[in-house]
Amino acid sequence: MALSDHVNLETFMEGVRKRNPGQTEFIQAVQEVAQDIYDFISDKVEYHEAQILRRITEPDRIVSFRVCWEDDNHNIRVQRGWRVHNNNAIGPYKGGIRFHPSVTESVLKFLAFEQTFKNSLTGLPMGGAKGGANFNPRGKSDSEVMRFCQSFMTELYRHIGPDTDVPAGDIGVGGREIGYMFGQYKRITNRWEGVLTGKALEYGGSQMRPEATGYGAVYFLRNMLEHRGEDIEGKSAVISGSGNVATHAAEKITQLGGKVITLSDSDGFVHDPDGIGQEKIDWVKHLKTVKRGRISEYVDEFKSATYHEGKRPWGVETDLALPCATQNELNEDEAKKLVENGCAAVSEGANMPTTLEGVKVFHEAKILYGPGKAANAGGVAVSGLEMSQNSERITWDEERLGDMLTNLMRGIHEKCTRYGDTGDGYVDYVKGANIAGFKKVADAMLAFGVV
Ligand code: NDP
Ligand code: 2IT
Repeated sequence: MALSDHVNLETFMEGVRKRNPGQTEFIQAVQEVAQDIYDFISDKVEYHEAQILRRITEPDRIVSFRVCWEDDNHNIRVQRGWRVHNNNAIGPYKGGIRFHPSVTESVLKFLAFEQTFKNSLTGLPMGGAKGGANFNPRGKSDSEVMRFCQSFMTELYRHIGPDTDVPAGDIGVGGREIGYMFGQYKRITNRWEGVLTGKALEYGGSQMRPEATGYGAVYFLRNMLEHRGEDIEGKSAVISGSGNVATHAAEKITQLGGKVITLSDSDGFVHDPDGIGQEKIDWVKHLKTVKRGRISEYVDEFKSATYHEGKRPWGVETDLALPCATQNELNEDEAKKLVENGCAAVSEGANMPTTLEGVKVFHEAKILYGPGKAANAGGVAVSGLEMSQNSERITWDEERLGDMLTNLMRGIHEKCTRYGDTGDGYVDYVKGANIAGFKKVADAMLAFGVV
């Protein structure tokens, strides 16, 4: 087949839109990848003939199921759960579980798609998946969360396994939820095996896993800055979110001599010009994981700060920005504001936090921009190392895992620069990540023939 017989990008995207009606997040994620891949494969006929891009954008399977549970007032509640198996060409399916009222099939499909490229970039043998439910953990008691997690796992356990699919945490799923789900899996199957990552240290968890995503996003930021002969020391940083990724990103920025000035949640953000140092970060971690409170409470405790209800932090003047909350939380206008205010680098702890239009602004301004699939890959990378430790029935120490994380992030940065160099010294990290992530998966798929 001649190259001219293959559909062009616009026709390809038209097909994606037609096959996935209303799935805006999924279409957005595909659009961002397809642009770069089309350029890369323009002279590589084998990828066209094997329809690799078409196949990668069609999940291997999606399981959707009912999750019934009883609340503390004995009302029966019904949620919808999913697991999206996007691609297992290079390893068992791997990716987090999200519990949030905004979870839809489209959101999980976009996350599983992104995860496929991210996991490939780590260099570890992991395929791409994502799961979750439209369950809102906010305001729920521990027993309610436990009953929900048990009910969720009572269906999910059929679709996962240490060599099949290994879920982990994401928004709304942290140590507590992983504990409840692991306990239920073990109870149903009578098997102790590394079926989930993000476990506590007492039952097979890995050192550095809680820190890995946030620390990794800061290492990626440091790698980007170093590539330009700069560093983090003395720079201000605006961070969104106040969960696992945001608090650990804040911690690492602080350790490297930067000054974090904002954190947020879905209700608003706090601005602390004095800096959110380690003591304050510890207070926020306790607020979020033990008290399960709101970030607005920060200003009652720390008088130097102001709270901005219903607002996002991107208007605050800063050198560095780290979106660490959720998808599409940074739009075109906010990107312009950051650039206008002199922001030099953006590193994404969250998945697809910047809209396509926002990304364009960063690229046009030629500021450093590390997309989530590269910058936040440290979390899943250490999950991969947790899997290795579980298989070997061994535990590695913190120092070794810390070094491995630093090296993994450096390796991802190198891959991005290899494929993302635009020729004039500027690195398009989106392009670099997309191509490097795609190539490994695509070559594996070619080897399998038509499956
Ligand atoms: P957490 O549940 O620990 O924290 C999520 C944070 O984001 C909270 O502050 C939450 O605020 C805020 N948030 C959630 N939804 C929204 C929303 N719709 N609008 C505004 N703020 C929101 O999750 P994580 O820290 O684990 O995850 C944060 C991001 O990082 C996600 O995009 C996730 O996919 C990504 N990620 C996580 C990894 C991990 O290892 N945990 C790995 C790689 C990426 P509120 O309390 O109000 O909901
Ligand atoms: O988005 C992600 O990479 C995660 N939520 C972590 C996935 C994992 O399997 O550790």
